[in-house]
Amino acid sequence: MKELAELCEIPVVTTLMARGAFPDSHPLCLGMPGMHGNYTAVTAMQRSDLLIALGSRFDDRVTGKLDGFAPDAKIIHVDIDPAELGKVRRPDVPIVGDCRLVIEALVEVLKGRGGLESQPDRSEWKSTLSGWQEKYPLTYQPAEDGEGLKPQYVLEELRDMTPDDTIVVSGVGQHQMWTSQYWKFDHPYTWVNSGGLGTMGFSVPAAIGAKVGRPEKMVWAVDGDGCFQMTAQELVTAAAERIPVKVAILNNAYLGMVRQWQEMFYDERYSEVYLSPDLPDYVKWAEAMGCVGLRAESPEEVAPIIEKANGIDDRPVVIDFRTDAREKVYPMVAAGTTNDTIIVDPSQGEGGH
Ligand SMILES: Cc1ncc(C[n+]2csc(CCOP(=O)(O)OP(=O)(O)O)c2C)c(N)n1
Ligand SMILES: [Mg+2]
Repeated sequence: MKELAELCEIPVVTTLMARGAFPDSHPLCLGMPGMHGNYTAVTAMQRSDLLIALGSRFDDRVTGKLDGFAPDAKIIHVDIDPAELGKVRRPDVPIVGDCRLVIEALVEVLKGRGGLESQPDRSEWKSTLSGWQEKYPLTYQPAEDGEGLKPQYVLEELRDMTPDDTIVVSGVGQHQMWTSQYWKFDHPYTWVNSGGLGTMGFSVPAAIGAKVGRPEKMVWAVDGDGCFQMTAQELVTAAAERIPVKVAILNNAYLGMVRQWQEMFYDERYSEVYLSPDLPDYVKWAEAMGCVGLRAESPEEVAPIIEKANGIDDRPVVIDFRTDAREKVYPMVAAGTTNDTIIVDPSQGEGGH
């Protein structure tokens, strides 16, 4: 895929399910598109004249309102399952096959036609993209005194303090979106998340499975407080079997993703979303399950506590990060709207673009 992208200088987006399939550090990588994708990835797809979809399924969380999705784009859709082709968007060129083999064949053909030399000049498109990247990077406001931790800050620290090939697993909710946004994935199969069914409670058991499968790798689960409460008991198994997974709970005391929708689209009529920062006591609960339990409440505590957790290798570790409940995931394409109306972080301007 890297060869194909480089051969024609094609910018690449990786969907939530495909994070890591193409390195985030590559200059052609634009990151994640979709409801909580970054501005450039979303808008590049939206304004594109050709989309080459490799094994992706035009999920509604990526397309937004379907009849307004990428209106000028021709579609080459490659999938091993013929039922996927035309299921959502009619492809101009449907190709049934194993992506790896199809990509290899495409590379062969393009090389035969002279590769990059034979491609039209894309410098204008490239400068449009870098202009968007500069204007609308992922951003958040750092915490002021006493505000609690910003979840994005916790993730940046965790990302920077763990090995490059760490396997990251997440639950479902705001923490999942922030993890996908803020992590830098440079290796395939290092991101494990429930992006199909979106099952809360996924991360703890999935992290245990990942660690058993790849014992030589560091495995971090980034979990929500709500999600953690669903399957945390599996850590008893991890402790008993000495499977040293690490869990970072972004404890915002809420079912944060639902709270965000109630705040933005239901006039702040909060219903059934408040949990509690202290109940259960995650440190005591972790200890009762045979894990090490740690807690961080202020930015200064974050790095030392991650360092401590990284050093524990004989049992699971759980960190209770007390995060700011008011934080929302941006950008956002509201359900039922088109990708043209992406809502960026309030610091980057009012309303949609
Ligand atoms: C089993 C299950 N129940 C309900 C939902 C709907 N849902 C999606 S995200 C979410 C809230 C998750 O809360 P939390 O784990 O605290 O994560 P946060 O959004 O606060 O980061 C809910 C209820 C779901 N995806 N799965
Ligand atoms: Mg939560």
